[in-house]
Amino acid sequence: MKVVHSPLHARHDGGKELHRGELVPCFEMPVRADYILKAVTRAGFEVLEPRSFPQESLLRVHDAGFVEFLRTAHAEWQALGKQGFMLPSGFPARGLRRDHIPSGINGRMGYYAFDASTPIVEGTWEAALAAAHCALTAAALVSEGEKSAYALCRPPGHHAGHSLYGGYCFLNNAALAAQHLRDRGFARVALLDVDYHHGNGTQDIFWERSDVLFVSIHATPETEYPYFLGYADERGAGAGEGYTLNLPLPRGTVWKEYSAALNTAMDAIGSFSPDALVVSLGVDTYEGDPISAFKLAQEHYPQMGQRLAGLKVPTVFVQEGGYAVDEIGTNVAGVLEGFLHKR
Ligand code: SP5
Ligand code: ZN
Repeated sequence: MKVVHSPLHARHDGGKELHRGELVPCFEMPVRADYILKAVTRAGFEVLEPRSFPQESLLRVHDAGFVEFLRTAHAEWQALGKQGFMLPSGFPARGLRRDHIPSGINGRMGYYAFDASTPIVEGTWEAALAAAHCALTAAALVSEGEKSAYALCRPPGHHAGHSLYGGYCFLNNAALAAQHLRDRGFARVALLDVDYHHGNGTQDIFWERSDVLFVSIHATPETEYPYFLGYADERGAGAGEGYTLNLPLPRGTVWKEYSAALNTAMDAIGSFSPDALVVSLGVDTYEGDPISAFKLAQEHYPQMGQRLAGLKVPTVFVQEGGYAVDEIGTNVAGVLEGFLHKR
């Protein structure tokens, strides 16, 4: 399996996030990608740099004004004489206007963001664009006949919606991969999200579509981030009704229960009979994860990979979360090697 990775990910660094009332260094840090790269290289995977793609590929799933905001936000901030990372401090919640985008940078940042844990730094756009290109390249490889490919994306993407960023995510890498496959003639694409957190951005993007099935196994939003989406009664709307499936699980979930949810997810994907599969691969389901509360052990990741291979469709893996940095490489490589029946 080919791995697509860009060293430009490291440009997204130096920000802080609001965590338990304090600004702390981000859990989503550059060393995550470095450790994954080490593990997949050790496992013998070939690593490629991403190709480049026109801006229009981003606009297949994102709003133009939103993309322009991400591209220029930090430069605008600097032009005002400010330095360092940017975090929003006000949001258009109920009762406030959402039909007008403020011209000032602070208001515009709050308009497009949904949390205060996703800093924008000078290199954020460069890194997010490189991650999007990694996902698009992995999808292109599969559309050209590879059986599978892995996009080592950083920053991650599944919390980023049509015109929304947050949850350490800016551009929705997995959605871009799924859309690329659609545009290359794969009529039905299934997107399975196994990150600990609900992929609210991906659900938002494909909510009204029946050509992309979105299935997510995640921690219940009753107690877990992102709190305001990811409940079981969300099933899609319009043409997309019935093409979103959320399988929320409680904190403390162990492999036995997770595995049962995975069976449910696989059955739904099987009935959809997809031409291709995109996996939003977060490994923050790991028992050692510092911000999550599932109890999957290292040995379960190869089993997850093996199960996914059972669908027997061309598959693009896209990296999402995972914050236990010492084990992140082993867990990711475990899924990929399990998929290839090497473990
Ligand atoms: C891609 C991804 O995994 N994004 C996750 C973003 C989570 N951000 C905030 C999480 C708040 C978690 N609260 C921590 C409780 C620690 N015990
Ligand atoms: Zn996550």
